[in-house]
Amino acid sequence: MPDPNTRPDALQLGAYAPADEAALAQWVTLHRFFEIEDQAAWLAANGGSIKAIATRGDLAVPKSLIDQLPNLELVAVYGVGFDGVDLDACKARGIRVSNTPDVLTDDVADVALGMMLNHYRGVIGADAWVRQKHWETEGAYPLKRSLKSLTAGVLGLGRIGRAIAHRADAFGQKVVYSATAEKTDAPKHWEYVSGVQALANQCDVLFVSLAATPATKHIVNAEVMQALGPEGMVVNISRAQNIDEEALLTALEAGTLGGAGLDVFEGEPVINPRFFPLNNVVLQPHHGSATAETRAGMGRLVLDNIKAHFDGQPLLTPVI
Ligand code: 8YV
Repeated sequence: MPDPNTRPDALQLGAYAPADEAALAQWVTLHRFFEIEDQAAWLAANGGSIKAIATRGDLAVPKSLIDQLPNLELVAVYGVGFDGVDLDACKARGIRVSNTPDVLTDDVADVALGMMLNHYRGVIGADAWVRQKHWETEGAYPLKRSLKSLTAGVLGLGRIGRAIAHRADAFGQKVVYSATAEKTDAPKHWEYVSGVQALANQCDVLFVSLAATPATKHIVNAEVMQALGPEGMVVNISRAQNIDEEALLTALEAGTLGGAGLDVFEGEPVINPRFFPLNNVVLQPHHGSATAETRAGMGRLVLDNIKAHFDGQPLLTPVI
């Protein structure tokens, strides 16, 4: 463990699970930037001492911040998504970037399937049916849909997309997917479809598991939702920007799209209040990876990447 006087200074952009933060604090001097009131003054006085940024997948690391850290060497992301990090600005300065892939894959996929299961079997609605005594007074809950009758469409067959597809497969669903190209190592009975519109034409549940890039902004648009139709559903465990949220709200309100399961929102955690009265959408607080086991794995990877970097070793899970 490094001497407290010589360990590197790290700028922490958001809270981590307490145990992860405590472990990290033994190896770097953590500055909780998100709690500093006058951040501009703090950066002007201390920016030169910062060697690493410890951030999260849901937070931004813009060029404007990187520019104020002349000795920055590493950006360690507590999350698999690194769309918040200005990679061009990092590349230009030789700053390295790490993320936390694999450890969170299964948990994120589980939340995606949980939202689908809820929508088509009415878990939340059926619970209310019992509590509000409609069962007693009105009888049986309305019939729902058999999961195995539905086709799962997976948009983006990366690690998380594959884990979703395997789960859908295990539920007896037909699996179709779209990606930049057909995946030769995917199970042969998963059907490749070129393009999101064609995928939506062929599936009932569209799982969005794409890394967010400028090219994927609003890739799930009004036409895609129209193709999914009143019995269809969109599940998003990736990034809000992959869906046209205004179009989604309009389709859900009109019932032209049957439902949605969302773990991510524009402007989260402050979300569009139009979502609240809708009972055809299940809302989750960006917690796909939020289990004790996975967050511990993510914390360990952030720490191991930071240790590797300052020991002069290659990063364990490099982005660049
Ligand atoms: C986390 C994420 O919620 O992995 C990602 O990209 O967005 C999530 O796993 C986040 O990074 C932790 O706050």
